[in-house]
Amino acid sequence: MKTIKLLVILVAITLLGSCKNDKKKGVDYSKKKVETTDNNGGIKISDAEIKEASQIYFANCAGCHGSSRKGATGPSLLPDGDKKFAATKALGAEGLRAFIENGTPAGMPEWKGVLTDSQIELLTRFLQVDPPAIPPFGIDKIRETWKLIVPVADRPTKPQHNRNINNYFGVIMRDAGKVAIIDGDTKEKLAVLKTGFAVHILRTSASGRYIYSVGRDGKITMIDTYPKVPTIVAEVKGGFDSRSVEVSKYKGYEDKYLVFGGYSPSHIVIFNAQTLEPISVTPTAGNACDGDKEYIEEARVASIVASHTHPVWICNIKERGMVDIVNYTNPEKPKITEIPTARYLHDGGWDYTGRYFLVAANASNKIVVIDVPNEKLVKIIPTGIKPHPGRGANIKNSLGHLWVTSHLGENKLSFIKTDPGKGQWTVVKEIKAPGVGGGALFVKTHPKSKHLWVDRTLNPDPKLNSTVDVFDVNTLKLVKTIEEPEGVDGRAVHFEYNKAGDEVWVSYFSGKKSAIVIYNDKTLKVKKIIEGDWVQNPTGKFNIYNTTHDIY
Ligand code: DHE
Repeated sequence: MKTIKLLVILVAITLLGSCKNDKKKGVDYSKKKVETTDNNGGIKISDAEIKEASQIYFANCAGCHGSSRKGATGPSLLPDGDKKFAATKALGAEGLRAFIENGTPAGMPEWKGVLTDSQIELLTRFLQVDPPAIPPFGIDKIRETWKLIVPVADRPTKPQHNRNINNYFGVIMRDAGKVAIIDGDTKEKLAVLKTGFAVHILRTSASGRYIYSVGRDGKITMIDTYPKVPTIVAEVKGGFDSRSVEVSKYKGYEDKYLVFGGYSPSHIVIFNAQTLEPISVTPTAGNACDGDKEYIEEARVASIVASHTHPVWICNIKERGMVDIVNYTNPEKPKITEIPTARYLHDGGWDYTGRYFLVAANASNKIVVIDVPNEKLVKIIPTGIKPHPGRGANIKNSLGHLWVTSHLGENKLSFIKTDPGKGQWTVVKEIKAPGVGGGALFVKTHPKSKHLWVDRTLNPDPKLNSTVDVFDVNTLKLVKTIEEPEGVDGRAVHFEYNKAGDEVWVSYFSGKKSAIVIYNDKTLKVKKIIEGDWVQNPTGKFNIYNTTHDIY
């Protein structure tokens, strides 16, 4: 029996694989007969189990496969499949288990050892039944979650210490659902604060005083750095699932408003940035960018940036491929200019002038360029398989000013020329990092640095995913591949410079020994290793000065 099942799994996986290959040939899967190999007739799953499985799915899978499992960076996971991807019922429990436990070379991490065996078993049943409907979560529900812990009038009017707040770092301890605040000058841990499940990113206020965190559970936490011990002053939930927030940075509106991007529900919420009181909710559902008038309900808000020169946020609507320019001068009813670009917008950042915004449409293998002041699409640039830049990196050399992206799906760094003249908005250089395969998530540099740092976080080879590559920004040659330091064991992920631009902080996570390692950016030697039982799966690190001023 076992061998037959295994055979079935292999067939299903090849089918999925061949689906993907066929996909390249444009085969229409709606005509493809997929034998149902449902290996246990009807699927038995209770309501309580559906609720539990939804939690696991939201926290770990929704980001790539969509809140209602219609797919995004990763394939759809629907019982009867859809025109692009095979049916989960056809894969059956064992086929699904194989994917969940082992991941895929296309960038899905393995979950064996991360999820328990019973959680994986539950998921294999949950994925074979229709996804539960996502309950509404409008402004009244959001208001119910709002907690103003320290009213503005009760907060200190100046710092209660003489530390250098501008060189504070917020560091995400993802699985612990906490954020650590570290003094970047002295490297002291000042606080480790509970901020919500699977915290994802931090952003800072225009004043540099407050740090805002957003978790995958949709919770926003506001941290005040003026007290001796950084303190949570407000919190609120903007939805069930989120990846990004940003404050208003334009002159006269500094720190008046905060925007929340909803993965689920798909909506934009504007808050009072001083108290986190909700002001308005704007759904983001709508037609797709590529004109076939497909109406997309689940239109998740991916990356968000704030303009320093105009009263707008740039909100990227993933599945629709729409870049929404949100004008916050009337926060109750924000004016939104929708710019059709390419589907599956993900992460991105500013060019060196702060006028152009470049964002990865990662499942479309493209980088989209937006002229923010004129609210228009400049160009869509094919770069490689699944570009994943984070906020990207701006370097200058003999080729001009270049914005860099790494790629999840292949070993490639693409350098896009951003200054006017021949070659503007084209890839003028491509280089590879050592070793085989992609898996890079982030790049980073600093205006005062001669180095470009690149990780390989999701590369399946532990030798590669635990190293970082450092390139010379002038020659674009590899300067050094840095192995993880002795006594540290994890995947290297995400970089952040200190304010002076002479230190690089790197997280090593999801291994046996998490740590934050601080490198001297000139010598590339280890300056300090921050470790301890409070360093639990560190991921993103955000220096207050660099985050406030969009320095990367
Ligand atoms: Fe992230 C940025 C979405 C997985 C760590 N991540 C982003 C942004 C988005 C996003 C839309 C851009 C925010 C912005 O700039 O406004 N991330 C997603 C996902 O949907 C995805 C693929 C799967 C998921 O379920 O969440 C995902 N992200 C991860 C991880 O696995 C990482 C490595 C660790 C973790 O948190 O689980 C991770 N993402 C980060 C970090 C940033 C980020 C550190 C901020 C980068 C920056 O420097 O701005």
